[in-house]
Amino acid sequence: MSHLAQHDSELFTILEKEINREESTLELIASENFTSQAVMEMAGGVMTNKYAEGYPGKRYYGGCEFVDEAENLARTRLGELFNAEYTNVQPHSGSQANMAALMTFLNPGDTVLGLDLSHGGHLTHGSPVNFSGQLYNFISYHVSKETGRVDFDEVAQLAKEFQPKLIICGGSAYPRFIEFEQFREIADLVGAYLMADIAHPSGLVASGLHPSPMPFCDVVTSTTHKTLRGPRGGIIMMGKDFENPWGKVAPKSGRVKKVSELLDSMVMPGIQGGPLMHIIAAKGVAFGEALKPEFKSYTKKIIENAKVMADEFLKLDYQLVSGGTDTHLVLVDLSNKNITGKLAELSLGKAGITVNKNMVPFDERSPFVTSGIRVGTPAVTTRGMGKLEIQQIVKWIDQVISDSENEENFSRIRLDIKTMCSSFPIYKNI
Ligand code: DSN
Repeated sequence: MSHLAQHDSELFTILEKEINREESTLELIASENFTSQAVMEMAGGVMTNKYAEGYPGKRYYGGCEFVDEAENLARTRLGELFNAEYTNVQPHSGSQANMAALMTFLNPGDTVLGLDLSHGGHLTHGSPVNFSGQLYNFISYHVSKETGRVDFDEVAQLAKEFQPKLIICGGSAYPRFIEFEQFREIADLVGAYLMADIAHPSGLVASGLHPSPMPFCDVVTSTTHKTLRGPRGGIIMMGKDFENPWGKVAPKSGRVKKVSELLDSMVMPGIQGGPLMHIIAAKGVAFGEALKPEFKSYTKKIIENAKVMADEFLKLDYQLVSGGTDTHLVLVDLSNKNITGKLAELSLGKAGITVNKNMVPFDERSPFVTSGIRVGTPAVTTRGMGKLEIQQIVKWIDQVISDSENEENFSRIRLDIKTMCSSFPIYKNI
């Protein structure tokens, strides 16, 4: 019997229910994945006990020799994975990685361009309800109505008009490759810094299946738990470190020479305290996995599955933002299907298919209702599903959406899904 079961039956029961939910339903949330058991072992291990404020070799606490080894190895592996000269593995999340990068490169009130949240951007790219929109003067760019891809004429025009200090590219619901090179050209026109948030496609970037931001961007942030398949967390990288051009001082150590030093000190002590050493070590395990050839085969399958999914939706007369996908996600516009994103999410959930409602570009509905759903293939690919299963999944989605009040149908599909899932177990011995 497990320690948790003996010690706390209430939470053990809740954990069992979550394990059962993950094993017996289809996870199509594009930002979720299932880590390996090795990653979970490290994330659930004794390093959770250690305080280690500071950086390897320069901590505020004793007893850090082994967590130092873990953090150094995670940094080295991450640098190798993305060809980055500078890496920081301490951000607790993608939002904190973005906060540290923005606070390093900008002063409050500075002008920034970011992709509108409802066009596929992210909260930390200037949403008025987020610190980013409150601290900085964010101007949103958009995707084009015709193509669903970033409207570079608009980006160039906004850059010339507003002279931003920084441009952010990337987002959380953009199904196409992020166009780093085109953004760089515009950033250079106006002397802006370029930041990429590759949280969504980072696993594809690591495998070389998505272009790399490193040659084009001054700073790159990501999470570690989406296509990268690690534990929940954030990272910051620079392809090349460079001289501190702003005369900025680090929060603790004073005047510094390099932007890397500013980034390090902005993460800690600037915005975070004690690092989560168990998670940093687990990130190291995940980076080690991503460096293996099997990871490239896995990410290739994620994209193949997403393309099959897009094709199946198109055959059933669904509208897809940008007409398809280059990546792991498909953004389905339900406007012609007489159902909101909210109801689709709810009904699909009842049938055992987990998705999230999502605004589509030019959506007239609120973020709580929306006209779309975002679906992704990382998690189902991790459990070994391929073309046949994806084709069946789209059929089920269509049956639910076409008859969104038929509870009997949901129950039947839920059982069929449970049967299919039992042939693709996620974890053994859990
Ligand atoms: N919430 C994440 C996503 O689902 O894409 C982004 O932070």
